Amino acid sequence: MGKGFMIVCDGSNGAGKTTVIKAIEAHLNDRGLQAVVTREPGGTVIGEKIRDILLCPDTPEMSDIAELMLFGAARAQHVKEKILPAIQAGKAVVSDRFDAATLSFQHYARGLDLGLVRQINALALDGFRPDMNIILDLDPAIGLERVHQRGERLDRMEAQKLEFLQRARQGYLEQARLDPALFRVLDAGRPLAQVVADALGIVDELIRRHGGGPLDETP
Ligand code: T5A
Repeated sequence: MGKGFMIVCDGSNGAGKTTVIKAIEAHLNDRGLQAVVTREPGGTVIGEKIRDILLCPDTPEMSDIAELMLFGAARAQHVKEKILPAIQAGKAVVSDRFDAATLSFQHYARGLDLGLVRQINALALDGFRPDMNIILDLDPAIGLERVHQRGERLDRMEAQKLEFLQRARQGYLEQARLDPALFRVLDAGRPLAQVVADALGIVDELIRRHGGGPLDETP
């Protein structure tokens, strides 16, 4: 059994990550790969409890450092308990958000020191890196409108000022510019079918790179 790999779907709020991840999961299964779909914050019992604390809209008083450390704590548990064992077992992990989100939201948007945010990420990752970040890029105003249409109350992060979410968006674009091998940016303002088709193309590329699944047999 080969070593597994990890794809992260990340980006602007309401950009369509959940929807695209469902299509990626089905595609991986069609290719004969076992997919483990997970999310951040969350993905484990402990991580989901931390998610509730982080996203609760009734506690706007949370300090920036408490927020950073809680995202880090959820990730540390996620990597150790779920991601590394799945990768060791040859599975394809697909995560709704991961470490790039902490850089975008806690550094670029919140303004926390870059070195500090990197340090918390490094502690949580313990040397691990995902194989690919698919960034769904969308004006957050449009993303929030999509969330409104679902009739849901905004969570603590979505309730931040629009400028905050705009800075987070720019943070993803900047990370992608600095590391084009690890990031692909998709325009999520297009019809969903086009976004999904592009995302699946990136997944196929990754499968080939990892020499896994029936795609091995294609010339
Ligand atoms: N966060 C997270 C940090 O600050 N630091 C961190 O380290 C981490 C890990 C997590 C929040 O925490 C922050 C970032 C976030 O603010 P979340 O649940 O991951 O919360 O984030 P959201 O982006 O708010 O999640 P959503 O579920 O609201 O958005 P999705 O998953 O991107 O969007 P989705 O698929 O649910 O789609 C939204 C709606 O749009 C429609 C869908 O049908 C759906 O109704 N849609 C489209 N409509 C038109 N055209 C398209 N192309 C469409 N794609 C989807």
